[in-house]
Amino acid sequence: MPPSQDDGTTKILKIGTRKSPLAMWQTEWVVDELKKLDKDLMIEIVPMSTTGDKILDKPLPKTGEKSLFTKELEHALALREVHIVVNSMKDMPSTLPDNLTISAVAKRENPADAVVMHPKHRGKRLEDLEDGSVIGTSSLRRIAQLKRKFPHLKYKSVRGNLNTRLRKLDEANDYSALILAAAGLKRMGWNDRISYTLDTEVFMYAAGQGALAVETRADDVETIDLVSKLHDKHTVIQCIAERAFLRTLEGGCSVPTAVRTYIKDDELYMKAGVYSLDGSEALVADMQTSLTPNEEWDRIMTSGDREASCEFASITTSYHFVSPYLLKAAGHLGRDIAMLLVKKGARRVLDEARRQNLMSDSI
Ligand code: DPM
Repeated sequence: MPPSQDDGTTKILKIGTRKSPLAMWQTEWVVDELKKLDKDLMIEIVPMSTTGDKILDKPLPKTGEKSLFTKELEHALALREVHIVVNSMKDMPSTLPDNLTISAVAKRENPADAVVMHPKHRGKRLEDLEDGSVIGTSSLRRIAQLKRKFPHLKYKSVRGNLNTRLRKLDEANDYSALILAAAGLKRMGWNDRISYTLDTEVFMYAAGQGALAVETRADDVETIDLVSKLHDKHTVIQCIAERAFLRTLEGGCSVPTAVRTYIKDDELYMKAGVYSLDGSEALVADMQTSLTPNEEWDRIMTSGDREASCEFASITTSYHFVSPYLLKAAGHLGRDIAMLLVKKGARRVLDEARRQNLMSDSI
């Protein structure tokens, strides 16, 4: 039965989304999953344009705005024009506006970055490209890490949604290859454009890459109860650690930071790095934490609340799904690895990167 509102009319769940094909795909995926849970649920998709979609003439890290892809959507959410907003997790700022929270983190796709070669370089790898070949990406994180391994290549910004970027690669002779998230290509059905994926141990990914975030108002218990069923346990724990890392460093897309997390035998492993823009400096650290229940878990579990939020990550889960102990352990891991990097000099590296990024005309 569709839920009824107080006035007896049928409630329609409204979902805000960007209009790009990838964003629409992700939203439709969420709709399908919600319909699997309740086939009578009435859902309306509300497509919107965001600042990030409108600014196409400059690399995003230079626009100086943190929530480029989310601001307009979050505004609609806060104004109660929509109940839910769907975004790529990695486009979510590490700090959300008051009263908004991420209440579902869906199963992560392959988080790796992919190399998409120009068709004329089919079969080659980045090391095979001749000196001065141009790689298309506007990500400071990708550029910094790639420059360390491939100093012979040049890096140039490429903007627009995935379709536009691939067309720019194929039709112009500006770029020898693009670097794109494997997850976006896979979702769009363009797996065959992936020449190969970069080893995530060497080329770490952005916090939240490959995961989907469903954002709601923090006080909208009814919607939270509904969408939190889409949580993937491992993904949410990993994303909490990754976002806590980002939040502690106050990183956004204007500074190069990268992560890698995985869960094995009830341990959460995390590697994280911060880089200078030219990649000459890299501060990297490894840490792990146990996800095995202990006495502290029992103590937190008896507090009687229904939902748990991780303040470091702005992610909410129901107690039945992910224990607050796990939220805490993951949040602390991300925070601690960031603090360790700060001890090693991360603030200086990132402040310098931020300053250079604002000053330079090109990256
Ligand atoms: C953010 C970055 C990029 C996007 C920066 C980064 C890539 C920008 C570029 C925060 N958001 O990764 O270091 O290369 O010019 C974005 C993509 C996806 C979500 C596309 C991509 C799809 C994959 C996913 C853009 N946001 O990274 O190729 O859901 O993780």
